[in-house]
Amino acid sequence: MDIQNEMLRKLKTRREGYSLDRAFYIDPDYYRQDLENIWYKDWLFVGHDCEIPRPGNYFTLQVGDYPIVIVRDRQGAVRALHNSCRHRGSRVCTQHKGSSAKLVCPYHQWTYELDGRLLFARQMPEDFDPAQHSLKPVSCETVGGYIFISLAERPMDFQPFRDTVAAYLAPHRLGETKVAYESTIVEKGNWKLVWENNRECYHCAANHPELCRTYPEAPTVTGVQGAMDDPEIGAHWERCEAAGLPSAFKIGPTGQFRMTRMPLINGAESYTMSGEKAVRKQLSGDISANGVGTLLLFHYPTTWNHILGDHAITFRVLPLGPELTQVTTKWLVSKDAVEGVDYTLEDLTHVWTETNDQDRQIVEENAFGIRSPAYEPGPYSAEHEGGVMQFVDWYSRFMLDRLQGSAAPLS
Ligand code: 3BY
Ligand code: FES
Ligand code: FE
Repeated sequence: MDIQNEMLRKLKTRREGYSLDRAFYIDPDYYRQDLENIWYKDWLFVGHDCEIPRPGNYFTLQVGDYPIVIVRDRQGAVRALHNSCRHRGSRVCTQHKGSSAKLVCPYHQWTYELDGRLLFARQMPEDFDPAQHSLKPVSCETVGGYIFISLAERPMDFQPFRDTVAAYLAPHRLGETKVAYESTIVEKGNWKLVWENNRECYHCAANHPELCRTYPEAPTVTGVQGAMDDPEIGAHWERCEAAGLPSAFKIGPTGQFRMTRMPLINGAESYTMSGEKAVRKQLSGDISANGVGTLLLFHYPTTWNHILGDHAITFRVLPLGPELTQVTTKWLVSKDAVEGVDYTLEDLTHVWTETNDQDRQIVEENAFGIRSPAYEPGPYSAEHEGGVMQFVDWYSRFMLDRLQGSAAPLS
């Protein structure tokens, strides 16, 4: 309770336009509050439909203390289940991903149907009721090839996001893709530092030589202001929308998500060193237009995305500790694209592999400096870091709302 009050006080008195107080980035108790109030309550992007195309395909992940399994059931529906056996709690699925006709606990072989129902439990007493011992369900939604879960007992409304994002994603048919490559890196910094870094391109010119060949550093591209008034961006939206691609800037009612389609530098097609396409088969069969740029989508606190004409790069953020964050990147290509024929992994992944590593170093240096007792919140650049301010505002408002609902009143 003390921590909640302290956090509330700091959020209420924080200086807007400045980075957060040190405790938000390093304190284990503050981190626990982030978990309880955001990560265990809000919708989280976990992976893609295309990763589990057939019944029995599954993948696992860890959200804070919760091990989760995402599985395609016999009817073809995507389900999320708590990966904790109803016998004595062992993890049931131990692999990162796999395929299985039933979910069998490795400890004493209790056997579950793909929808979580308990089918067999050896030598249990007559009065044992399997129906009372299903794997616990987790709320799960899919939209445009993206799977989201919520650990909340009463999840927040997913509809505003679905209603807005569905049309933007539909032409890209991400349900008909495959993961050509996947990387997971661990960054030694708080999850909010990963986001703050992502929400601006003030750092790009000095740090991302590969990305800057094709991605514009203009704040109107990465940030949340000014895109409407930029004639080049306006012309891009018009051209893309005429080709059937929703493109104009949209932001959710609480600022949790936004999408917009942005032109790349000099009509570049993709994030390659040459700016040419990395994949010969277009991602979206019905998009004939070239130069469609990148559809940018973020959804706090788990994902930012770049969807190009020829491939998509999706990012998933998961907190591992107060100062440790996992970032998983997936490169999606048309499921018919053949490696070595239509694309090479080197061309496809080079720019973002480098960019991710550069951002990891930035976040880790940022975390080092913030650990110093000499650190104090510093001013964001209004011109270049409007997106960072927007993220910090979203975080602060979200935490204020939650803490005000659950904390003891301030004295
Ligand atoms: O991935 C991104 O969207 C951001 C934008 C600018 C820098 N960073 C790589
Ligand atoms: Fe799963 Fe015993 S803990 S079968
Ligand atoms: Fe960066």
